[in-house]
Amino acid sequence: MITLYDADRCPYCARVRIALAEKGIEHETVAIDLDDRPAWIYEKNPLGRVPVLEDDAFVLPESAVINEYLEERYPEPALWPADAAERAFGRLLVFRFDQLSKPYYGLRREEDGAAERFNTELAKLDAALAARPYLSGREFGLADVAYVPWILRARDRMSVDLSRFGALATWVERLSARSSIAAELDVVAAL
Ligand SMILES: N[C@@H](CCC(=O)N[C@@H](CS)C(=O)NCC(=O)O)C(=O)O
Repeated sequence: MITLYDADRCPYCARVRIALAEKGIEHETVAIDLDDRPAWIYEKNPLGRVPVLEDDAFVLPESAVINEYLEERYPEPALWPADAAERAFGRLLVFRFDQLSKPYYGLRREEDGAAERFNTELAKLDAALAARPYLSGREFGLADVAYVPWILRARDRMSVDLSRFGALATWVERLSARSSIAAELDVVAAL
């Protein structure tokens, strides 16, 4: 049995929630209170962070690595494109995710200039999505999964206006039609 140590408010956990849902993987969820973390979570992840995935005795932290593991262990439906170059480009986006997350958390901390820096990153995503329907390429995949939790939270919790980023806004609408993302929208609405 797979167990996800999870927190609703955590967008990194959302990456794993979405991948599990997309692949229809049966699992149980253990909610971790991030304001009062149990000591035992450090045995599963020395950094004390969620998400952590447990697959019988195998314990794995780090959302991007967990999703790669799920993709290999449960290859259907595939969440990386078959084309190696397209796949590499998707992985590059995941690898460089800090470019978005740094200004996002700066904006949350109301740092000077963070809104401009965040908008600059949104503009880059918008340009990428003007050229192809998904960050992962021609099909929805793990690069989309890696970014969408922050975009939803920015829009719905931080009043970031996506309307000036047409391709990005259309991508959000396209993704929102998927049941995995609709479920995450419900999580975000309840935060
Ligand atoms: N790089 C990690 C980041 C996970 C992370 O930062 N999780 C946050 C919640 S969103 C957390 O557990 N924070 C508690 C802490 O940093 O002590 C991943 O991708 O899974």
